[in-house]
This record gives sequence, C-alpha cells and structure tokens, in this order.
Amino acid sequence: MAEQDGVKRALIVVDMQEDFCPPHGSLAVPLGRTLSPLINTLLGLPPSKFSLKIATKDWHPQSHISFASNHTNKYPFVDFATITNPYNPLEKYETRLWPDHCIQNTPGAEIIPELDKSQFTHVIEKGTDPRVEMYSAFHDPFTAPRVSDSGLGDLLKQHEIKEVYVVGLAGDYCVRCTAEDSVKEGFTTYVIEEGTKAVDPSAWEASKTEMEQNGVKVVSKGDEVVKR
Ligand code: VGL
Ligand code: ZN
Repeated sequence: MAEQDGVKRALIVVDMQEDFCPPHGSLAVPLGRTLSPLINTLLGLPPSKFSLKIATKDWHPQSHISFASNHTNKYPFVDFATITNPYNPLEKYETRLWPDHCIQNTPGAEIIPELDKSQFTHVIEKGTDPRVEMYSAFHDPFTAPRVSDSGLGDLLKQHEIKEVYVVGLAGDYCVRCTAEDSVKEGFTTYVIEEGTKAVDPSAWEASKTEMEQNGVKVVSKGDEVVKR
C-alpha cells in the first residue's frame, strides 16, 4: 500500500501559467486550461501520497534568448536560433523561437487562478538566465559547465524523494524535458498523460515514445500506480 510504503513522492506541476493557456496566452497550448480539475485532484492528495507539491514557473527576463523579438528577422514558432554556452564556445544547441511569454512579474507569468495554489509546498522559477533556453525545471542543457540550475534536484534530494510525477505544460517541451532530467537525476519518473497537453498535438505520440525510450514512464490517471 502506497500510504504505508514509506516511499516519498513529489508532484511537479509544470508551468500552468496564463501565457501557456487559452484564450489570451501568448504561447497558448491547445486545451491547456482544461487540466486544472485533474491537477487540483492530485494537489488534494495527502502527504503520504505526495510529500512535495512543487509548482514551476517559466520566469523569463524581457531579454530572453528564446524570444523571436530578441533576434533580427526571426519569427516565433517557425524559426530557430543557435545558443552557445557563454563559458564554452564548443557547446551549442539549436532552439525554437517563441513569442514573448512568461515575463517576470507580468500577468502572463501568473499561475492560472483555477489551480489550488495553497497546496503548493514550493515554487521553482526557471528560464531566468537570458542567455540560455531551459525547458527542464532542473537546469539548462549545457554540461561543461552548466549555466543555470533551479535548485530542484537538490530540493528533491534533501527531502529524500524517490518518485517524481510530472504534469502541466507543455507536454512536448517543459514537461518532457523535466521528466527526462528527473530520470537522469535518479528518480523513478512518471508523466500522467491526462495531466498534460502538447504545443504540437500532432507530434505528441512521437514525443511520448521518445520520452519512454529515455526512461520516463507515461501512465494514465486511472493506472494503479497513480491511484494507489
Ligand atoms: C515552454 C516553450 C517555451 C514550456 C516554455 O513550458 O513547455 N515551452 N517556454
Ligand atoms: Zn519559455
């Protein structure tokens, strides 16, 4: 029985912010707002199920490198840019460009009011360094050296978390990268499928397959592992 098994679990609610939700979000994920009832149900579970309930917020400065508006002749959604590690010019990655979104302390960066925010034990801000894109709530993709770390990995380890459940937005970007980094950090990691929506719904099946190949367990809200 999960209630007595002593395994510590964390729920990570990724980027449930106005800018990722219809109808007004600048980077609205189709049906993003419809996730609230399920996420509230998960947030209402007792500490024996989730000892930590963590909200993440995409929390960008206006100068963030992922905004097409900060590049010349680049269009959001369709164009990409190369990001170079400021400490190591040999490390680079290509990144998709977006409309301005989740700018620190603006209404678009607010967590949507439908969520029961009083249940969150911690809030983690990510994407705060203007020089790197960071879909993962743990850290940026660079390694040698890393540019930005949110402290999420240390937080989970301090609390002796063994299993991580990820929900929120967007399934094919921040949820996926957070879940894949969670596996790399050594946590048994689940994505609850009904608890997420993708920016590109047509590519969701492929994203799921790749996530599973990277060790993430994609489960349904009805699965025993979620309900027990
Ligand atoms: C996200 C695109 C840009 C996400 C964040 O939360 O999935 N996607 N920034
Ligand atoms: Zn972002």
